[in-house]
Amino acid sequence: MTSSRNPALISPIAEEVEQGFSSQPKRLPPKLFYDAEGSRLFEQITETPEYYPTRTERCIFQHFVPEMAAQAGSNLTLVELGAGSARKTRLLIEAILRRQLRLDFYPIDVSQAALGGRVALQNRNFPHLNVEPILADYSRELPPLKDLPGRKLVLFLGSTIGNFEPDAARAFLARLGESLSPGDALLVGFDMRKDAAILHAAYNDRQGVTASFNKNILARINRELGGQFDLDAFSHVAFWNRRMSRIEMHLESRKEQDVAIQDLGRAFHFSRRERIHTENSYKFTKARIAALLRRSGLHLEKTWTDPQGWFSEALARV
Ligand code: SAH
Ligand code: AVI
Repeated sequence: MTSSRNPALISPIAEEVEQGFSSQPKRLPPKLFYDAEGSRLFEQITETPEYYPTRTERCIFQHFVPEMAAQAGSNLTLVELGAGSARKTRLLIEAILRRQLRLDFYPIDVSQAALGGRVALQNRNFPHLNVEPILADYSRELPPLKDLPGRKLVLFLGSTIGNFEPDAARAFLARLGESLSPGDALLVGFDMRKDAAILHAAYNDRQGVTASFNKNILARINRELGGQFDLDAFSHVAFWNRRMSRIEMHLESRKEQDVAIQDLGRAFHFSRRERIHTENSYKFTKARIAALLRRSGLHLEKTWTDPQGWFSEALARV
C-alpha cells in the first residue's frame, strides 16, 4: 500500500473491480490498465521489438499524413480518443498546420498522466496549436463534440477500437457519429489479422513489459483500493484466439488463494489456475472494417496501409 492512497476518497475503479470479480469468469475492463504506471508501461511496450502496431502505424503516418489531412478537409478541429502520449499525432498536426493557419486539438483520455505529459509539451513545439486536454472515460460519456468550431477530425488510433467487443465497437462508433455533424471525419487505426506467431510475440515480449502492464491492474487495485494481491502469485497469459480473431490477455492464479481488498470490505477467492480476463484485442480484415463502419452508419472514404498489410488507417465520413 502506498502513501498515495487516500481512504477518505472512494476510487472510481471500486465499482468496476467489485463487478468484474463477482462475474464468472472473473474479468476486469482494460481501461483500468491506464493509471500513471500503466500509461508508462504502455509507452514501454510500444518500444519493444515485438510490438509492431505502433511503429507500423507511425510508418503509415510518415508516408501518408499529407493525403490524410487533405482527405479530411479544410478548417479542421482535431479530437483524439485515447490519445495517450499522442506521439504519432504530431505528424498529422504538422501536415494540418501546412494547410491551415492554426489548429485546436482536444486529446481525450481516461489517464491524467497520459494527458499531462507529452501532450502538454506540444503547446510549446507548435505556436499555432492550441491543446485542450479532456480527462474523460469515452465509454461512459462523450464530450459535446458538436459544439466545437470547424469541421471535426476525430482520431482513434493504435487499434484501441479492437479493445471493444464487436457489438460494443459498432454501438460506440454509431454514438460517436451521432455526437458529430454531417461532413465531420473519423480516422481509425485497425490492427490486421496476420501470422499467429507474430501476434503471439507482440503480447508476450521477451523483456516481460506486457506481463508487467497486465499485472499493473492488480498493483493498481493494491494502490487505490488497499488490495492485498501478491503479483508473483499470478501469471501473465496472452494467446491468439483464431476463431474469435482476437488476442486474449488473462492473469492466472498460480495457487488457490483468497485476496482481501480493504476498500471493498471483502475478499475474493481464486482457485489454482483460475483466470481473470483483462483484455481482448481484436484483429481485423478489410471486409470486417468495411462492415463495422457501414453498420455504424459511417461512410468509408479511404484506407491507407503499410506494404505488409499489417495495419490499416481508415477515414470515414459522418
Ligand atoms: N492512441 C495511443 C495510445 C493507445 S493506448 C496510441 O495509439 O499509441 C490506449 C489509450 O486509451 C490509453 O492512453 C488509455 O488511457 C486510453 N483509454 C483507454 N480506455 C479509455 C476510455 N474508456 N476512455 C478514455 N481513454 C481511454
Ligand atoms: C491500446 N491497445 C490497442 C493495446 C492492444 O494492443 O490491444 C493495448 C495493449 N495490450 C497489450 N499490449 C498492448
